[in-house]
Amino acid sequence: MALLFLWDSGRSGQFMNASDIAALKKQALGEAQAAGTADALEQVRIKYLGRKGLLPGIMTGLKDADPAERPAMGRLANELKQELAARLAARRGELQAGSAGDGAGAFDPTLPGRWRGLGARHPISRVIEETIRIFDTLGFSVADGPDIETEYHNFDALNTPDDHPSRDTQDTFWLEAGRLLRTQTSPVQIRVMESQPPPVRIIAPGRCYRRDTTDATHSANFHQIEGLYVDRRVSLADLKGDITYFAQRLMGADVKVRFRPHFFPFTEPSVEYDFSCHVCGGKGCRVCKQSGWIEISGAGMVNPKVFRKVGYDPDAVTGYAFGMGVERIAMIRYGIQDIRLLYDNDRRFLESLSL
Ligand code: 2NL
Repeated sequence: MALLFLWDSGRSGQFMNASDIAALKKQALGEAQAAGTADALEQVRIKYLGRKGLLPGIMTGLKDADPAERPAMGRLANELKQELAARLAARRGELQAGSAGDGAGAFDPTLPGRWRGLGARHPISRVIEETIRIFDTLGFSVADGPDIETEYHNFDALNTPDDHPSRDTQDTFWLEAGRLLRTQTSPVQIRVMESQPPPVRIIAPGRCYRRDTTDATHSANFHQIEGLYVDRRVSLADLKGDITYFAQRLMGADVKVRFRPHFFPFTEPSVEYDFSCHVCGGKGCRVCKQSGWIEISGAGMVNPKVFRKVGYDPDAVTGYAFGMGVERIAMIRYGIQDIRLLYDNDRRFLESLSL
């Protein structure tokens, strides 16, 4: 069979020999080098190397060539194939490099995509979301409020004395016109009580601000979750039961909770509460400093003076309130040694934390 039909117009009607293949190679390499776009380059590839291209045709036609010339022609055809493939690849690289950044030509839709990973939920978000879910089962809803607060909502309404050290400019970020960055999320609960009659059952997660110098366990910007339950005959027993239920849902069914007497101006009586150490089970280890207990935060029965400030009748209702630091719980839960890791947003760190 003749190769005529494969040849460029003008050459048709002739049989092919070794010098024809050499000429064809020169032409193919020239066309590859001249291609100005990825599309044009692909057309050259299809023309010569494609399934119905010139080269496969030559290969098929070899069997009809002069037996004396056949080996040399086969070698030349193979050279053509290899050199053209190499030139196409090189030219593709040049075109990509040359047009990188300027749009169209740089984009090769045939390349596989670059996997960027799914990322990971931040441990602070995880603790907040899980706490919301646990208290939801106890009938609590979520309340929100402004980060920029009045001195009244952040301090006065909470029965914090005028000369209390937490009001000091050393401890609070004061803004213009007597405003401040809230130092706890309690003002959210004050606002809720001001705006609706009892009963109230809410938790308030959110950002808080204190003039702390950053170290492994302090950050000027941190997160807190406070809870408030107001109704007829709410007691300290309700507080103890609900905090214990929360601790066991969050940290494990065998966690114990210990309550110690304390003082806060906004609650009376007040307690601090500890969880038994989830690492050693209470036996004593490095994490709990051999005590078997890990200090979590404070709570108590809402001070009647706070109820009067928001217009609730302390003879008709009682309530409990608690607060906790989200960073502290996340660090305990995930074994994080330095609070600053929570703010670096290094994905290697975030993805290393298991459930
Ligand atoms: C802590 C833990 C606490 C409250 C927050 C609160 C809120 C209202 C009324 C009464 Cl509206 N109390 N919140 C109570 C006890 C502890 O946070 O260690 N704070 C210094």
